[in-house]
Formats: sequence, C-alpha cells, structure tokens
Amino acid sequence: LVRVEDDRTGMSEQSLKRAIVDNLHYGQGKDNYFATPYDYYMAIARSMRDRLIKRRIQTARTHIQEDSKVVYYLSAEFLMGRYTGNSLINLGIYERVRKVLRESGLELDDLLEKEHEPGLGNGGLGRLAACYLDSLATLEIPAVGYGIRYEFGIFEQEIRNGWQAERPDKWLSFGNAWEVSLPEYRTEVKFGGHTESYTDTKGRYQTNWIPEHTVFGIPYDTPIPGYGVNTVNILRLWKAESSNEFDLDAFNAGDYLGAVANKMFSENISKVLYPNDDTVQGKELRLEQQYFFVSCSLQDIIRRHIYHYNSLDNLHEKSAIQLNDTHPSIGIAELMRLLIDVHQMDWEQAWHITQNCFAYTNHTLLPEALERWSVNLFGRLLPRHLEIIYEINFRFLSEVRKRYPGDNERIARLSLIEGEGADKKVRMANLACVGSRKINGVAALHTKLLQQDVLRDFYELAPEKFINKTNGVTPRRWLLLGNPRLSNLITEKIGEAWITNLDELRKLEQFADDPQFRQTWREIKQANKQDLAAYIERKNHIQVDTNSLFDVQVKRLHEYKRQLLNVLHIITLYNRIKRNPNEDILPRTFIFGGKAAPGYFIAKLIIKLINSVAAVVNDDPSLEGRLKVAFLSNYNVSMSQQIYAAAELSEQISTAGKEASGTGNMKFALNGALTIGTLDGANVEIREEVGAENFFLCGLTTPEVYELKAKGYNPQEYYQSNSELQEVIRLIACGHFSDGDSQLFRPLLDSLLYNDKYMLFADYQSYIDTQDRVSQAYRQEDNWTRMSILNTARMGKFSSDRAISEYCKEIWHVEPVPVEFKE
Ligand code: 26M
Repeated sequence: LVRVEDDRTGMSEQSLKRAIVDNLHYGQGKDNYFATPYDYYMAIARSMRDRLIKRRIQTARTHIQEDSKVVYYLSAEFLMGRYTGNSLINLGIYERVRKVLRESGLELDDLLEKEHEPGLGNGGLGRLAACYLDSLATLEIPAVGYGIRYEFGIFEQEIRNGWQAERPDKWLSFGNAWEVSLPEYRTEVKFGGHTESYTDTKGRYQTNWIPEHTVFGIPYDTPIPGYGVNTVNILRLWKAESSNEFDLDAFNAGDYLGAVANKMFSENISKVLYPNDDTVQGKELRLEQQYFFVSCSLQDIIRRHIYHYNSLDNLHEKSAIQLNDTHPSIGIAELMRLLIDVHQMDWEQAWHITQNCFAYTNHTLLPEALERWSVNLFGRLLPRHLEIIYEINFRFLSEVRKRYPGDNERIARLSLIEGEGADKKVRMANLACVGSRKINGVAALHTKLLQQDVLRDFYELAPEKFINKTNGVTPRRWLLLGNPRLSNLITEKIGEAWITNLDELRKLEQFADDPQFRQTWREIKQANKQDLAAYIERKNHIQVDTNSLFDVQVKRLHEYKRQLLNVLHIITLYNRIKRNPNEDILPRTFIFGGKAAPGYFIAKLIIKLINSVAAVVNDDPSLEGRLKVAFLSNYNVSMSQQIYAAAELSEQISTAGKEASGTGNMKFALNGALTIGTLDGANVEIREEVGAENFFLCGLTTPEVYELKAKGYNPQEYYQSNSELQEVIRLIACGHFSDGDSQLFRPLLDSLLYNDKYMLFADYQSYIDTQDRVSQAYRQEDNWTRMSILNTARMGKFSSDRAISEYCKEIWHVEPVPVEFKE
C-alpha cells in the first residue's frame, strides 16, 4: 500500500528521502555529484525545518483559538547547541533518517557535525534558557523565547603556546538553515534625546520622548519542538538594522557622515555577545543591547495581545514574562512607558499590570556581578525610563517609610538608586525585585542565601515573593542525544517513559546489583571513553589510557570555580610519584575545558598553568600510563555532550556559597559520573538525591566559610602546616612548569599565599583526602559501577521538565495546551 504524503511533512522513509533530495536540489542547488557534506547537512536541516513549520502553524492557531496564557522567557543569552540532531530526536525520527541516509552511503552523525553551533550565550545562564525552552515545548506550554540574534556569538577559543587566544565566531557565514526572518514584524526602538511634557486636549498630563536615534529590530524565528508532542514553540531573536527613513532625512540634508554614523550605531547593537559572565562593566553598548531586545519583545507582545483582545486591561492574565537575571529588567520601566505614554493608561493600572506580568530569576551571589548603571549614562540613553524609575522609586520608598519609619539605612539599601551626586547608580536587581510578583533563586541553598544576604531587605519586606526553583537540564539533549549507547540500554531495561518522566530512572535501581547489567554499563562507559580518547588524540595529540579514571572539570574559567585547586591535586600526585617512583597511584586522565573572559587575566593564567602542567606531565616517561592532562580547546555545547557521556569523575569544587546552582553537575551525574564536590549550589540536592554514600564530599560548608572569613582567614596558617602543599607551591614557584621562569605564575601564587579569596588552601587537605578516597573507590570496580548506576537512577529531580512544571504552577499559572496535528 502506497501512502501519498507531502514531501514537506511526511514521516515515512520514502517521504524523508524525497524531502532530503528535494532540499538538496532546490535549497542548495546541488545534485549528489556536486554535493558536499555541508550541502547534505543543509538538506537534512531544511527537511526537518519544513516538518516543524507545519506543526508551528498548527500550534499558533491552537493557542489563539484557546485564548491561551503565554510564557515569555526574556534572556540576553540562549546557548542552544546544534539544532538538527535535537529536532530529529524530538520528532522521533533520528533512527529512521539515519537508515535512509545509510542506504545512500551517508553517515548521519558525520553530517550533523557540519552544523555550526549557535553559541549565543556564555555558559550556565544561557544554557539553562535553552533547556527550559525544550521543556516548555515538551510540556505543551505556549511559550516564546525572546533574545538577541548576535552576529558573533561566544568567541572561538584557540590555545597558542598554552595561552588562550580568541577568534570571532562567524556562525552565520555559511547561512543558517534554521531561522526564518519576518521583516514585516520589524519593530522600532528609540534611543537618547530628551522628553517633553504637555497637557493634552483632555487635560491629561502627557510625556513625549524625542529620541536622538531610532533603530529597527527584525525578528528571526527558530522553531522549538517538544519531544513526542505536536507543540512547536518559537525562539524569536532580534537583529538591529538602521531605519532608512532616518538615514534618508540625513542624506537629503546633506549630512552624509551623520547618516553613515547612524547606520553604524544601529547595526552595532546586535553585533556581538559580551563574553563576560562574572564582573559587569558599565558599557553603554551592553545597555543598548538590553534595551533593544526588551523593547522589541514587549512591543511584539503588546501588538499581538491587542490584535487578539483589543485591549490591554487583561495583559497580565494572558502573559507571564520571565526575566532571566537582571539583564532584561529594564523591561519593567519599558512596559510602564508603553502602557502610559503610548497606550494612555493611568499609572496605577499600568503598575498593577506590570507587577503581575513579571517574575525575576536571580543567578548569582557574587556582588561584583550585580548590574548597576550610572544614572548619567542611563539618563543619556533612556531619558524617559530614568524618569519612570525615579517615579517607581518615589512611590516604593514612600511605602517603605510607612513600614520602617526613620530606618534610613534600610531605605537607602532598598532604593533603586545608589549613592549620591555624580556617581549615582541605578540598581537593576532592586528594580527587578520591586517590579516582579515572584523572585526565585536557582537552588535551595542559593535561594536561602538570597533571602539571608544579597536580597535580605527585599525578603523582609515581601517574603511571599520569594520562591526556590532548583535548576534542571533536559534529558533529551543530555542523555538521549548525547549518550545513545546508555539511552538504548536504559530503554531496553525500563522502557522509554523516562524520556519525558525522568523519575522513571529509579527503575534502574533494581539492576544495580545485577552483574550482567553492571558489565554492560561498564562497557558502555568504556566505549564512550574510547570515542573521547580518539577525539583527544586527534585534537591534542595526546594518547590517553582508556583504563584510567577520566577526571573531568569543564565549565567557564573562574577563580571561584577553583580549577586551580584541581591543578594543585595533579601536582600533588606528580610529587608523590617523583618522591617514590614505585608509589601505587591510580592512573588518571585529567580533562579540562572552558573559556575565560578575554579581559580576565587570572583566569587566562590558570589556563596557561593547566597547559604548562600538561606539557611536563604528558612528556615524562616515568608518568606513562599513570597521569595525563588534556585541556580541550573551544569547549562548547556539542563538545560537552561527548564529554559528559565519557566522564567518570565530575569536579564540582566551587567555594561553598559561590556557585548559585551549577547545571553541568547534573549532566555528569545523569550520565553516570560520580561527583567530587563541595556543599554548594545544587550539589547539596544532588547529594541528597543520590545518597551521601554515592557522592564524594569535600571542603568547608557555607557557614564555615562565613565564620572563617569573619574571624579573619589567613592562608599562611594552612600553608605553613602542610608540607605537601608547600611542595606543590614551591614547584610552581621555581619555574618547574615554565622552563625555569619563576615569575610567570607569580600572580597566581601571590593571590593564593597572601589573599586566597576563594579559600583554596583552607580546602586543600580535605580535597586531597577525598581524591584519595576516590582512587580507592575506583579500584573496587564493581562497587564503583553500582554507585554510577545509582547516580543515574536517582537524577529524576534534575529534569528541566520538573523545574518547568514548578514554574508553571507556582509562578506563571499556565496550563498545557495540547495541539492536534493533521497532515
Ligand atoms: C552581565 C553584564 C554584562 C555582560 C555580561 C553579563 C552576564 C552574562 C552572563 C552576567 C552573567 C552571566 O551568566 C551568569 C551565569 O551563567 N550564572 C550561572 O547560572 C546558572 C544557571 O542558573 C547557574 O547554574 C550557575 O551556578 C551560575 O553561575
């Protein structure tokens, strides 16, 4: 029986084959004689996009028919990873397409690697947004992700002579098969200039903003399919373009350079992602980016809302707007401006709607990462918003004064404006707190610390606003796509329900003591390790022993994450072998990956140290078969999928109280790695779930860190009493890893010996002792495998589906909207 299917929607092998050939022909203009692997990749991607677009149209229609409430996830970053493999997975046709291509002599997995990964984020925050979009679609929640279509994403990292070098990420240069531009929905955004007030004919006090520049935002949509459902949401990213009318005016007035300057101003805005994820510098372009995408997004939300409901009175009943950190928090002032100045609403109603639309997620405990904009710069760029923020602040502080009469210090701390005179600052976290109905941290410990510390005054003022939402990761990308061998075994044993209900993994517990199952479990990890070893050999020219323990730390380079503590451990083992060449040391392969912010000198010096230690260790014949160190350059989402699948030990060793949550920690454990970690962020909850006996705990607790700091921490006390530590530091200091140059790593050593802000010395012995326990445990192969199985089996809580269900019920008040699909 032959089924007649549309080549753009059909799911049979025959339709899929025809679709790919069609897209190769008419999309790439090639036949199989001329086609390159990249052409085939593009043809597959377009074939998937066609199938998703059809479902997207059906989804949008359903959401309108049902008057659905919509979640808008505003984020300056979306670190999506490659789309094509994920779309094959979520459409449920990965194996089928693989088979079809094989019949033509093509290997799907090789072709998928041709996709240039969209790196529109720095790290955890951007990747979390991507996992949440996957879960929103899978849970059939109407949702739109709004952000910036950066022309250059996170830089490409190269290692030159051991140092990090950055190259621009030209991800769009060979075209993007996944996006669709919608110039008809372009949106105008104003910048600079001044405001004028007048009383209109109805006696209403009005404000007019006369801008210096106007810019257009062009939306680019990418479909976001749910797994095993018909829902396809969208990620809408804005590209900045110059407004031609404005240019023409200038041209006509003979101001050629002025017109060109305006064009440059406009096109700069979405040019490049800021590569910092820690300290914030008050850069004007960054504020322009934030306001640009937020204004476009809110105007877009309002446009569609009015089109559908013909009124804005119920905006908050039909929209939930999530602020991914403070980066989009200018949205609170912008929504007020749009409602009051553009849509003529009065202040009280506008404020009620605004407060009930927004919710704010905090992702940091580092004070230097809180965004504060100089009032001066702010007023120059967004004069009307500064007025609105002053008005919000005036009304807010009047309420605060009623509640705490005379408590001027508290009032000063709560104020949206910090300081006096010339260096006054707008505090974006305070704006986000005042303008939101809910405020959440990203792990239980983090939320508690927000309440006690960073946002304490806001917590005392409105405790009902605070809520914890422990992060989660999507099992589709992080297990099903990234670790097919393990996924197949799991599905064979417990069925495929785990893919959308991760608690099902508990059913693996019953096999934890089954010798046959353990054996298979080990063989799978071994095969994944071999794949990674081949990659390391190809890229780093290092041969690693796949029987050694794969000890992995991959994440952004940051002092608080303490990659340096890991290095101190490596050198400790090195010294032990040098002291006693017969010492029985567990063979280990230390794997590092991660980017440093280009201006973060100490982080770059840590990369140089890792590579310098690697050069010495890997070349030493007496260490052969014992220690290897590999720094994998240009760590990104695609690489991380392969790394998690092959990892055995996951390094999560931040100073307690500094890592808000961590999400890599979850991806490792889900793939059966055991964790060595401090009681920080979500490590605390991971340990609770997998059981203390299946987790290698080390280091001070947060209260101990605070106590030690309060009584005056002195790294010398730890240094002077620890001979093994002294040996390590002396070896670095004498230039052993730097061709005798004793000055190269001086900044690292000085910071440890005389300041040690992140208390590496305080945790050194505990970390080394715990690593020794890890080595012993790894030798008990059977028990290690048991612990590994139990880690995977007990990770259900850390599915982003669980996290998103909680957001839906407790913050957004939205329900699933099933979408019917007829071909
Ligand atoms: C801000 C201003 C200017 C330029 C860049 C920034 C900026 C960009 C990204 C600041 C912070 C950024 O990301 C922070 C981040 O990734 N935080 C991590 O969020 C994860 C998800 O919640 C947590 O798991 C991590 O613990 C947390 O460090």
